[in-house]
Amino acid sequence: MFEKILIANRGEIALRVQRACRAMNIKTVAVHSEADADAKYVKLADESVCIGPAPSGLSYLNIPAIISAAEVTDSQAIHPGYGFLSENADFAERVEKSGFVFIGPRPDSIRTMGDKVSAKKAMRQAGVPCVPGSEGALPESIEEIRKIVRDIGYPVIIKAAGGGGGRGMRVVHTDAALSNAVIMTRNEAQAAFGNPVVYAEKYLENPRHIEFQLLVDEHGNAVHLGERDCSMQRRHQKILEEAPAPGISLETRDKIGVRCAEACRRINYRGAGTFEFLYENNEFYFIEMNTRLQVEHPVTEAITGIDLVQMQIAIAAGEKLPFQQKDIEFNGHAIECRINAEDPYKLTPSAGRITQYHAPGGPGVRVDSHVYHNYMVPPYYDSMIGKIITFGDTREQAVARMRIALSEMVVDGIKTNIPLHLDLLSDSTFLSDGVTIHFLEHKLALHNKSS
Ligand code: MV4
Repeated sequence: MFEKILIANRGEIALRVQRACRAMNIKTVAVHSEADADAKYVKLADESVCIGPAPSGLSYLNIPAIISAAEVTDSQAIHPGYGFLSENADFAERVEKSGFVFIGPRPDSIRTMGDKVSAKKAMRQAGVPCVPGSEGALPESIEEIRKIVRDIGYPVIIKAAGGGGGRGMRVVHTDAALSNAVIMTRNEAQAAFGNPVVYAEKYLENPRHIEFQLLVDEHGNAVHLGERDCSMQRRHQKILEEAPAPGISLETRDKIGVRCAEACRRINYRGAGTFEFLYENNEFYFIEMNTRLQVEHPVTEAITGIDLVQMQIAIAAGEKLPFQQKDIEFNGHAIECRINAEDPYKLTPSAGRITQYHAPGGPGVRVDSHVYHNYMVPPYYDSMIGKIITFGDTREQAVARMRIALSEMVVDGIKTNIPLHLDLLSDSTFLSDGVTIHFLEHKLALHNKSS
């Protein structure tokens, strides 16, 4: 096992990875920007290195500075967390070429999944159900594109191969709008990702977003840890996630999960990974694979009892998974609320000093946060200041515990989205069933119109 790991991230996830390291008796190195010099995870780490000024381009995305920090501290492995460099294949490659272990998938897996056309091709070949659409990239000729799109049937969505996470896509409803949409999406894709390749899919009008968690070791063992419902989002920012997804049977979960595990074996995947699906009319359609640990991983930990970060580290050290699929049990229900420093309804960021902070607690309540009384929320980074995760025997109990937890929580001096969460937790549509990806946008529009 590793003796020392460098954590190339900040905030709550830096603390989360540290906690896994401490549980495994591994020393930790924190890297931080000048803006994060006083951060809790910097003080709690065994060592720390300042890697640059506040803007993340100069610090948390500064590959040479991070590699140097690993060298001077004699670290053996690097955990990238989520965001920042976590899905950067060139970074993973540089880490390994410099003699360190990248705690994540092989660089070529990251690259394949980063290209959404090659990701979909790999998954279709592996028997994972995909959204109907073009066989790979759209051709040059608009006549040929029109034929392909008419076969799919309107509405279609044109997506950039280099995009993902909601960047670079356009919905098209008619032949008349097609040519323009393809040209615009191509141009934007070239500018944003340096790759003009686009593809087409049937546009699903009102799906849910359900994703599957996978763990794969270097010895060909792959297990799925069930699904999460992440439909509660706005502008591709999730705010509340839960596991299991309401209304998905154990049989359906296992059927899709086993396909994902089989696909991982076929592409020689390694580490933790997430298969994103759209779910509509009782069918699953693969859209993308994420090759990182996700923000919402704690809900899966809660219902399976498996520590995903410790597993990532053990896999990176070459260990075998300590369980098989038949050993995985799903128990109870978990919900995560992301606490953001922002206006609860306008969703504009709200940086500044936290003048009072009280975290909730009690049975079935987990708090993953790096903030504390008098902490200064810097304006440079993501607005998420922590996550509350509640667990219960049933969805109702997890919801009830979340309501109590959020009502106990005090974060003064800045605005947070706690009032929005409390509102969602008493919404009859949310309470009765899973919501679709458009639910929150509609709810916010209604709220902002009436106030
Ligand atoms: C779609 C779709 C409807 N039909 N693909 C957005 C993020 C990216 N991961 C894929 N996205 C979508 N792809 C087809 N064929 C609707 C979305 C989408 C969405 C997906 C998941 C979560 C939130 C979303 C919000 C708007 C659109």
